[in-house]
Amino acid sequence: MRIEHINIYGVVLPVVGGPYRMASATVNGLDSTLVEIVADNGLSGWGETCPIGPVYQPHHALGARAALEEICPGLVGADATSTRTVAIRMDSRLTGHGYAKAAVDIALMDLLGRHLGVSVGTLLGGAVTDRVPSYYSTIVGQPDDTARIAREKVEKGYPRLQIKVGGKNLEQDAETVHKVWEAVGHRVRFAVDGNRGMTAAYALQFDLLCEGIPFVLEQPCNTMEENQGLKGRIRRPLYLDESTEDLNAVLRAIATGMADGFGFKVTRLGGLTKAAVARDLCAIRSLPHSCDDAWGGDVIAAACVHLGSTVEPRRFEGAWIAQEYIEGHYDRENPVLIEGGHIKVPKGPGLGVRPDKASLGNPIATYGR
Ligand code: 0XW
Ligand code: MG
Repeated sequence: MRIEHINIYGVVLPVVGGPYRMASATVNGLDSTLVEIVADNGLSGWGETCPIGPVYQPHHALGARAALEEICPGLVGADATSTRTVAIRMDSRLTGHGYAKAAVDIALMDLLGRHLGVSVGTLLGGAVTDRVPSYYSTIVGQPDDTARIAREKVEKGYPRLQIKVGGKNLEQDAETVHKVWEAVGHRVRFAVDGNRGMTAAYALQFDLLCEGIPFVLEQPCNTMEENQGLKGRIRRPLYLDESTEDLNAVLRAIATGMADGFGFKVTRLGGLTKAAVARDLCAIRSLPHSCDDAWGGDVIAAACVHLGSTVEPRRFEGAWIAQEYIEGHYDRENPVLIEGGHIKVPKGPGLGVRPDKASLGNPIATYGR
């Protein structure tokens, strides 16, 4: 089975219910890129990459498309059953840009699963569950509003929350955490995500003001070094998210013991093949992690859920998908949905979702025949 041609689609995904606010960025709408790889036997597979705006990470929608323009012409004729061969070809045409290469890797996994009649979860080593936990991520907002939303989401069945704080107003951030704790208490596990917005001094004071509340602090500061400097000085687990820019960064964070867990993003790590390596490295050191992506529709959501289904449950921090913030689905027959704070693993071969091509419009680029 060889790659015959590749179609690229651009899809605008408005953020339902107003902007999504984090310490590092505010977004009103996202521009997603879908990759369809068509093989010479007529089968096809889908991938997706959707950076959450241009400043959350060193990724952006047009960057992904430009990278795919460099990469894709060289993939025509490649062995579609080998993500390794294709990864080598991609690296020979463009250095870095793992978040664009990720969409190709995911599409190949989907294609291979369809070819073999097995799910992507099976290709990733085998699912241990058919329903994965998700978590609800609040936006940076007023303490009372955040506490109310937290209570509602726990009542809906979310087993975990991620509370965003702004990193600009210490008292307000601490008040948000205290109000959420009063509202939900031990009924749920929670992380507080600084999204790189805090200085080390701010993080230390924040930690003091929240003493006694058992949350995980996620990516408080910008660099790996600043976060590492908090280790042993704050009295709670420290997770990294944005700092794990690639597998090498994950390896470094694990080897130095600086992270107690991770928020992983499949596209940031370079696709499912590489995200599975990060998963396995975490297993060696008993580290918890999530399986998320920055944003995107059913295709990336299915990829995150399949990967999440293969993680040892006691260390799995959930699969975050953007569904609650998006209207509509690429696949209306088999949408990826959060129900009771959990997500059913899509059934069928490959990713188990198929975008309705009619709703995508014409491809913005085609490589190959
Ligand atoms: C909650 N997320 C997974 C969605 C947005 O991309 C931000 C992100 C995070 O944890 O930072
Ligand atoms: Mg995060």
